[in-house]
Amino acid sequence: MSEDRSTRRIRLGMVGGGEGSFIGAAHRAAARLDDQFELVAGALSSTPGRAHASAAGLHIAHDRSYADYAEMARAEARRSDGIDAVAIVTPNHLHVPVALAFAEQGIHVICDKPIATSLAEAEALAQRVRERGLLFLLTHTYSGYPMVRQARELVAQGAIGEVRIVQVEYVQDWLGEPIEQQGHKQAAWRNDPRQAGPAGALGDIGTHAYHLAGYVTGLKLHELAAELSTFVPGRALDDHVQVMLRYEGGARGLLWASQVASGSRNGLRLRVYGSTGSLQFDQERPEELWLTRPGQPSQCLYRGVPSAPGGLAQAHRIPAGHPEGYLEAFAQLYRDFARAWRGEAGVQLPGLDDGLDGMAFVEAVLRSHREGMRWVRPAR
Ligand code: SOE
Repeated sequence: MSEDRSTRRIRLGMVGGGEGSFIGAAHRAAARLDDQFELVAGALSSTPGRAHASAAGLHIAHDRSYADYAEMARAEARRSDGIDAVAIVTPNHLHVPVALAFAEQGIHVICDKPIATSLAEAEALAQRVRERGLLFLLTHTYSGYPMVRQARELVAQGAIGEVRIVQVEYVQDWLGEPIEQQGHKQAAWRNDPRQAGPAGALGDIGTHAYHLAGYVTGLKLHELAAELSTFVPGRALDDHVQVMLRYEGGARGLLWASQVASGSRNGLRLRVYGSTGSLQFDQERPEELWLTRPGQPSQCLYRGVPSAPGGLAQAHRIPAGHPEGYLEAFAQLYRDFARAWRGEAGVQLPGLDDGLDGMAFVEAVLRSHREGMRWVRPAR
């Protein structure tokens, strides 16, 4: 690392995420929150007019608004003030091609999940990124919550004993109607196998649930048995997922993910039961982590309360009682990326291995479903 990276913000580019994109706006807010990044270039849409209009709305200079991501990668690499990292917020089928285009130019990658549409293409990407020695952040947002990190620390410390049972769910209801057939852009690509890949809810939110369970417990999956369902007529991909999990070491788990669970918003919940206690986390109440030991009253651990066990329940930005939420969790991932980019050792990012594990999970679920819910071992 030649330059002194402590003296400036990280120059960020973005591919996808143009006007109307929820996740693009979330990434931009997360990148801005801690003053570590400046958004200076974009290929914000595959439609040139929309790309340039979106860039103008974000005050990106016209000569750094691109209609083509490959040209953006080449042009930015040629600039002395070119981008240091690119955020990829496109539909799934473009994650790998776009990441490869920028990795070839030596540009670090921040990519929305899932990493790819197949394990094979994810493996090819991982090899190239590693060969180039680049940073890769896979934005599994929910591992950015302080109380999720607190839960991970408590399990690692043995605070609930040996983990026996893992219950994880991610339930929404926004796809309860066939809105993809009524022109809803965000729903349309998520239900188009050419853009989403072979997994619908499974890839979109099932991978979040799977990552959260593994991140907190540290458990490795041994095998699974799964069923995919599609409740909305005419829909091309799954909108409901049910998976039985057997972990190495004997722990058992259940994962369900649904985008047709009427009345649900972003119901990501994790319950971990150990031999001497249990932990419960609800993403819609992210300031709290419930710790219960047999025969004792449940304790609610709050973010930012020093008395909470371990150090990770500390306020990351604002004092306890001023709620932090989804955007702060997202921002934590960007801030961790910035720490790694500035050369801090030991920074843990959800990255390539998490992406490969996620794709192995997706393909094992697809296979188990195809083969009548047979127990299937993931490829890794
Ligand atoms: C839609 O299901 C969605 O935006 C997902 O694509 C995100 O990954 C999740 O964090 C919120 O819901």
